Amino acid sequence: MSANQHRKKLLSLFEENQDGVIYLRGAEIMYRYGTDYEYPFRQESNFWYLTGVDEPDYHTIIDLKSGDFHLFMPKRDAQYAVWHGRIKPVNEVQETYNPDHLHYDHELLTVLKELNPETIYCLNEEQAEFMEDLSRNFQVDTETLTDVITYCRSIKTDDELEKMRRSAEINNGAHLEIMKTIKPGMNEYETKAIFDYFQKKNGLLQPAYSGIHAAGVNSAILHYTDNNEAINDGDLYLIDAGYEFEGYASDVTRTYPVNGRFTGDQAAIYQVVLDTMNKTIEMVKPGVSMEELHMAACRIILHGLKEIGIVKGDVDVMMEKNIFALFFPHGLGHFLGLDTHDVGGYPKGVERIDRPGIRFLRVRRELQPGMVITIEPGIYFIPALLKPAILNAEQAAFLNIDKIESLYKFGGIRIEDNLIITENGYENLTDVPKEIKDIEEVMA
Ligand SMILES: [Mn+2]
Repeated sequence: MSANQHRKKLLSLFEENQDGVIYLRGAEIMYRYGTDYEYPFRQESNFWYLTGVDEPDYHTIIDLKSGDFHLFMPKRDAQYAVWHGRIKPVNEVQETYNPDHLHYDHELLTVLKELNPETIYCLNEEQAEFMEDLSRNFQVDTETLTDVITYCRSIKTDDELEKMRRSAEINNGAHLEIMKTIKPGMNEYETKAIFDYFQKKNGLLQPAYSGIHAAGVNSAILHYTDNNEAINDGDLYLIDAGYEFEGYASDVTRTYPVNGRFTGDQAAIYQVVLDTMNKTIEMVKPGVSMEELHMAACRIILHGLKEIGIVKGDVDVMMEKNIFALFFPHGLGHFLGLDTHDVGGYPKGVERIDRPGIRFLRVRRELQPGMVITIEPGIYFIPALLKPAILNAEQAAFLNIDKIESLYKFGGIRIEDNLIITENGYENLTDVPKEIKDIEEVMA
């Protein structure tokens, strides 16, 4: 049902009776480097969004003039049934996806010739080349469609929000499960296995991204994915992982002590991240821009780090000198949807901000109802960032060097929730303990 709504939304953004068609090619099965090893199938997000089809080797044409939805299914031979199982009959495909016209894929050129559009709108060069190989007689446009679909996908429909709530619900459970079962002496791959098992047991089969299961110093590696080291007593454990429900991602991070009790330093630094989190979430509402939230978070982090004796000096001056980026080097959050780093963060013409930290912010837009975002502040002790800063007199003046050097093996702390922007503010989808006392209680 929802794919039908998505097509309507897309069509409404094109001129009425426009002489053109939209063409999209769905995902194919992918293999590991020319071997028979098959990767789990994941439909291309735009194709899934517009067709609802979650199986390989389909194509679609949406006729802008009539609004008709043409679906092209693969013509499988008997050998396919031997190796891959039952071949879906035509009537079943028709009933499942309800296209206005159902064809086999080898009929693509015939149908295109019949429709004879002035322009074919394609997502990218690769799909445009496929069209051009089919026939040189069509004019292909690769600019418009990406912008239009991206615009549609960045504001979720009610059906999409329902899926995101369902996704969040199961993911919340998986995170709570780890918090309850982690123990010193486990390996990172064991907590990962528990997390994966919980998701799969609940019907979520597809990870939304390569999860981070990081103990000790690994928690300061922003995209750590080895997930294969020992989890030791006294370590922090940072888990940034999520699975998708019918394509819709959850992306949650929690950090807590492996043994269930925060040390003095762990509690102090954690509380700064948590305060940053809670205060920026309070600011979330329509009309606020992600970069405002990001810069507010940087300021709160500096105030907090100053209070606990890690940095020193005037916060305004430290803001000017980008001292926050030494501890918080990534963006505060991003869009979430069919992709974990969902589309639409940078509309055409909007450039990244060339400034430490915020350079990596994935969204530069004002928030609107129906958007879904993450809020994920962090504080990390990354020697690769801190050592050069200590040698740079201009930055070193703001750093309590002895304290910072004593924290080189501390790791990092990130907390991440998923929020729907509503008319008046937000709905927080993430419900996993994050206050210190709540975490310690769950882990006791
Ligand atoms: Mn994230």
